Amino acid sequence: MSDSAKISAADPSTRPIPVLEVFGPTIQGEGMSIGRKTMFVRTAGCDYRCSWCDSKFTWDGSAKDEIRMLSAAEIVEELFALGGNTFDHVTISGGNPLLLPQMSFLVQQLHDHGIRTAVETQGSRWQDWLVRIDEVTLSPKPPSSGMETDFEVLDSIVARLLEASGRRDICIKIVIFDEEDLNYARDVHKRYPDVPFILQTGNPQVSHESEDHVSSLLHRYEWLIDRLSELPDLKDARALPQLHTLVWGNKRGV
Ligand code: MET
Repeated sequence: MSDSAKISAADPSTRPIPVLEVFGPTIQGEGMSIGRKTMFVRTAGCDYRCSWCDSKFTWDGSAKDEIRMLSAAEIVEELFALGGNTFDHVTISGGNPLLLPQMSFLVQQLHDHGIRTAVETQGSRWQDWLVRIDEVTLSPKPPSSGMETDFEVLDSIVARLLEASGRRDICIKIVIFDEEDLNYARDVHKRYPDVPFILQTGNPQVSHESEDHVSSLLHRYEWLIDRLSELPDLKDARALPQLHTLVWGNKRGV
């Protein structure tokens, strides 16, 4: 092996990316860019196992045969094959895309094409490429998920994003199923009062759905609005439904 080949083999930016889905154009169904036209890249693998995860196939082994190891250039090619000249925004989700240092190369290539980038992550891992993302959603998981937040890690991620130079939007988004989740969310907002804050309706039916799925989600959203209205410590928060579940239910690839 030549020296340059050795160097490139050790260079994380050339490592292939485990991809489960590339789809769009569609809309971002949740968070600060809700309604925004975007393409999605969904990576495989997660350090969490949320009880109500709507993308369990990214970590439970059920879609392991669908995982494709793609270079950044191949992902970009696929995005343009699907979206042509109809998009200028790509959302990277998972799984937890922050497990992958080699995403830096994809982020760079997207920016070289004039594409705006967004990332969805629970905020449990850091990668340096995160500061180059235009819209960062940190989504720490409340008690109903069965996960525990490492606040030391989250503190350092928030601090690094706020201190980094350059323009980016960041928000914290917390899925709310019950009062315990709401208490967790209030503590998180108190901890990071300067970060735009979103409460999101929980979706209890992620594998199947009953006929009244939409009305049950809307009832949960109404409850969330009612509770938000009453809380003096959440004056500047937003309450949002997951728009895509209202339109498409739990369908994949939309
Ligand atoms: N793991 C990331 C998050 O928690 C993205 C997808 S969750 C289905 O936001």
